Amino acid sequence: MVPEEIRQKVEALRKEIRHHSYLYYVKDSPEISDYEFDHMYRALVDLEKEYPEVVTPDSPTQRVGGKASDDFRKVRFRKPMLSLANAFSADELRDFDRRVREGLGTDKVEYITELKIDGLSMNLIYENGRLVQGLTRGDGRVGEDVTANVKTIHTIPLYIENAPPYMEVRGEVYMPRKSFIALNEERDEAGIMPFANCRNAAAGSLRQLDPHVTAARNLAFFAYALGDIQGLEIHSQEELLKQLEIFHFQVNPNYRKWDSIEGVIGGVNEWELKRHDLGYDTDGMVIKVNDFAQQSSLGATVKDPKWAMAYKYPPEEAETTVERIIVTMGRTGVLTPSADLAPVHLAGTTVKRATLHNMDFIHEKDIRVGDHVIIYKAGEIIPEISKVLTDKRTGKEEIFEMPDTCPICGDPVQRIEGEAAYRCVNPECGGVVREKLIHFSSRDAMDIEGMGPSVVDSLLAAHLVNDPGDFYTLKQEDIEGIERMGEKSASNLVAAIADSKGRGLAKLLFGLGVRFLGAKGAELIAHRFRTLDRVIAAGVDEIQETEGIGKVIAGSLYDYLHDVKNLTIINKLKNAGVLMEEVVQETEGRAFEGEMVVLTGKLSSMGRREAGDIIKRQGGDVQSSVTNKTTLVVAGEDAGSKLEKARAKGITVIDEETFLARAGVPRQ
Ligand code: 1X8
Repeated sequence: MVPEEIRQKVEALRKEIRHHSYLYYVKDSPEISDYEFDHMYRALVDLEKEYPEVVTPDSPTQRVGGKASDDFRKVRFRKPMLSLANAFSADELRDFDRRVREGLGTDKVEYITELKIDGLSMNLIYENGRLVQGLTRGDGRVGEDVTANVKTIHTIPLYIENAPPYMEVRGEVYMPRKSFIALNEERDEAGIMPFANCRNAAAGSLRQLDPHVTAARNLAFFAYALGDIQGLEIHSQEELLKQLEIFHFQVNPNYRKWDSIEGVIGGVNEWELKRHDLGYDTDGMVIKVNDFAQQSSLGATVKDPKWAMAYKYPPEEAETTVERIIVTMGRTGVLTPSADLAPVHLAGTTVKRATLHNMDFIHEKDIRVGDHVIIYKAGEIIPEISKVLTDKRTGKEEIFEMPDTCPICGDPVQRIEGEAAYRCVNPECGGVVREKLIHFSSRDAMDIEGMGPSVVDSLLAAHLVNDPGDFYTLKQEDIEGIERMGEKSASNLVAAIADSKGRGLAKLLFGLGVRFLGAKGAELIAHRFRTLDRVIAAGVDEIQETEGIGKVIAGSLYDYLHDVKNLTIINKLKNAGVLMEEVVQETEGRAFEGEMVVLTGKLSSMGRREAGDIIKRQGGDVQSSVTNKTTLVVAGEDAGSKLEKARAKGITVIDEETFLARAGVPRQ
């Protein structure tokens, strides 16, 4: 039997976690630090571990790890998920408006316009406020059960307070552009086919057999419609959107109400250009009759509702020609082909180059030098070739082949089994060395201001650096006088290098350029292990237990940290004073800096694990038993042999009050 007190504590924690999770993910305005949140979350994990009977599928701890389905079971919808009729011009919208007014026999019609999100439609079923099933649209009549995967999406509530007994919420699962671009960069490095756009990336991420993979993909959800519902009456689209917000769904804020179709057309035109500045892809606008009674009276054809329309924006594309295919090197030695294009204007910039990713991509699209091609911008940023205009071929086009030898060091190029990527595996290849140094200094890594590709090239040419560890022993007189380096810029560079020492473990891990480990993955690892020594000491299984870290990343990181050459670089960095720990937020003190602490006895204000976390966050380390290294013992009630041992060794002992005061934690 679980004591009532525990049940209440679990419920209170869940409520609190739901609240802060909503503020963070949906409102984008957190009120507490990540550390405080982690704390709360871990307290719940601990309680659920101790009392497994209290675990429910809607607990915030159950977002990942639900059973991975081996097939996506087919489920019939109670109400079909209809598609929308398309409009491509203002006149088609005016025709729609005419049909609506004729159908209703009145000119009194209000319309709501909403952005059309380029993702995947989803039907979420809530029973008594609990998310029980997530279904993709499928063919509109029968969807696919992807519940375990949708649960990993933080903007989808697992539990809704004051919800009706049965409710289906519909909306769009999408991948933000930033996540899409980062994901494709990782895929290029790993030699996996990149996704063509945000929608394909979202679809691919939802159709994963392992929910851990979906969890690492940063998907999000905008709610905009209802399926079947019992026990709640809603009268208009406007009211629905407001109610969905009350239920803590993310509702796209760019909706608007109009009382004429000319207003709608104005709104549609306004977003044609503005939509490019959003953080996610939209391919049009949805126009709906606001009043639900009017919607019902208009009804639907077999395919689409008669009360709504999708206005589609023309895709941003341009035609150009491939002038040359060149090969560049990435930080792990991957050789990436790119197309040099005849310069062409596209969505606000002049495009001269498009990535071709890898040889599989080139073969699949059959891209040849001299081809006429159509290009677009994936995620609004990355120029990509969508297709070759084969009709325009003259026969003079040339098929591209990957060189057999590295264009930089001349060593043979290898294609790794099962991967699309070719790479130069010579660890001393000047190209790999250069890319690693550039990557280490880059913004998302150690952010060494002024250390761009050209400065790295100068340092390499002067034989001053070979690996990132060498940056930190550079002196001003070493770099003064090398190409483009005067006294002032040399002194600035040395200061920028010194300034980068304190970036912390996440940035450092990312900067080291471990294969498959992206910036996000590095953060997850740093967050969990806190110090590099602990990551090095961890087994591969332990690394893999980190949420969001799969087998491939864990294996790659483990191998990296057990390679003598890499450890030599790490030691160089350590000796130079580079911070090897997760950066502690400024709001937290360093009250236990350098302390080796043993917790013994019962604390009245918190569990021992919680106390341990506070110590670790403030620079200390926690041991399970008293040794010669122990510097401090925190003794709670009924402390036994550990306390005696500490006293015998003359180690400082403090009580709970003193501990809380030193940690700066107010007593409840
Ligand atoms: C599809 C979409 C709709 C909305 C936004 N994005 C979409 N992709 C919306 O109503 N806000 S409605 C819809 C559909 O009914 N097929």
